[in-house]
Amino acid sequence: MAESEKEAALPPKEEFSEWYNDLLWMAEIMDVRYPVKGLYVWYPFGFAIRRNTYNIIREILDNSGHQEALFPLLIPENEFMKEAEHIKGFENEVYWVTHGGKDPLDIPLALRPTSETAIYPMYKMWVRSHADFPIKIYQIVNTFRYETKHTRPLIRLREITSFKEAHTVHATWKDAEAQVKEAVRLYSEIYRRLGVPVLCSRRPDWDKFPGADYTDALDAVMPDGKTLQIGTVHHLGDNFAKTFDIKYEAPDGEQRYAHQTCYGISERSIAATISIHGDDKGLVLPPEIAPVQVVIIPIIFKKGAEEVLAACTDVRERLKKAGMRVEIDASDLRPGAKYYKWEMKGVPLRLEIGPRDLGNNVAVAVRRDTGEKESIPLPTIEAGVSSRFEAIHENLYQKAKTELENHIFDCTELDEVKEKIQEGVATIPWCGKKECGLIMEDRIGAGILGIPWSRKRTGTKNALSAREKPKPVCMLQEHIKFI
Ligand code: A5A
Repeated sequence: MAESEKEAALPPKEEFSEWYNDLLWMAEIMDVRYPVKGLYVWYPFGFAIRRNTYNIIREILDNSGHQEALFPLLIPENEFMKEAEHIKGFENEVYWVTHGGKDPLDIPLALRPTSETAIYPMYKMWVRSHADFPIKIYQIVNTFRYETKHTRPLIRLREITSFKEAHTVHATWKDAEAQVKEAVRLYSEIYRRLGVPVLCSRRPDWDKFPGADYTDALDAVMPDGKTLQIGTVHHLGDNFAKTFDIKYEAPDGEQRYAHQTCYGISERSIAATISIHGDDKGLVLPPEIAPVQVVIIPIIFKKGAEEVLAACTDVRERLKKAGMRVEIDASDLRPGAKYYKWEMKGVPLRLEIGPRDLGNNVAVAVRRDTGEKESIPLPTIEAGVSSRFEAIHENLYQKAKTELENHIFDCTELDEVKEKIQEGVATIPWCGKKECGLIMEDRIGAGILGIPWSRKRTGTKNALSAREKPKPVCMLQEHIKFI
């Protein structure tokens, strides 16, 4: 792509859908021209964001007792068809491999839409005794879902390229319940590292994962006010254990069915991160996932060019030594074009070094998130950059949190809900009964997102007397979702 072509303006973020699509190619994250619907190509730059993001996910899982493994992509039909609810939920979304070369296969093979039915036949053989629990295994793989709704890069894919799924096994229902809570906590921590605030809620019963006792979910609120489900945690009870005959020997010598959970995150995590933080100029990346964290721009005049370039190289080497990802842009582009290019790529910090700065022994730092300019003394450049990284991350999170709160409306009347869901998410008290929930969905023309985990409603909470219990509430969102 020619640089001049790339300098074509990004649509303003207010036109979110256009902005999102253009940003993906202008910042070189995904190429959407692959000739199969719902399948997209990661550019190297996008893939580097993916790698950094999944490093965080791996780190948090590995540090909380999970182990990474890898199961096959193909699932035999007879295993896939074992769990009735699960089949019902996925049968319209499965791709089937029916032939090997020209020969029809004896047993058709499903491309995993998720891996319960690949993993649990193995768990039947692996699980032996209560002493083995908890088993906490995850894999990061591609999964295939024949999505019929509008497909969108990173958001609704037919090949989910970065599906992180964890599958845990426990003795009791209560142990599995505790794991669900832990998983929501871990996912919130992952999103905190990405600077993305989340809404945690219990999905209504009619919207839970096929085969689960219940589903808890994390949602982000996108710039257009629509929610995006960016992680789910399922309590599977002993439903799959009964189907796949996963039993353990209890301390009293009895054989009992195990209890299980599973939880998943996909590249929607990246969609949310770039959508929430980005601006009219392009990506704004949290430093931890930015492929280039610092770009150094030498400000060169005829006189003193060599000194400036030598100083830039020195700064780059020192920052690299401190573990940072740094580039010098000594290309012939005019400064404006350089700024444009690196701003589009979301580089958190730009350092400009010219003869005058060298004279003052400083670099001029420009923050991508605020555009603020400050001088950082060269002798302590590592600490100066590192503290800016922390400030940038915190600012991104706080800004996103305010934005999230601005999109949540606590309501008491259905009419009010109807109005407010045009702009975001509405909460309203709900008795929790299915028939009332469905009536409410019908009257409002919106879907119930879930019962929030812990969010306190404004207004009503102060009106409650000390002895009164807060009423359960649900969150609603527009039916016609962006996702
Ligand atoms: N086995 C469990 C973990 C499972 O499959 N759960 S799930 O169906 O809810 O998917 C986990 C997460 O993957 C979802 O919360 C959503 O964030 C993401 N996801 C689901 N379908 C997707 C799709 N077609 N494209 C991108 N991400 C998707």
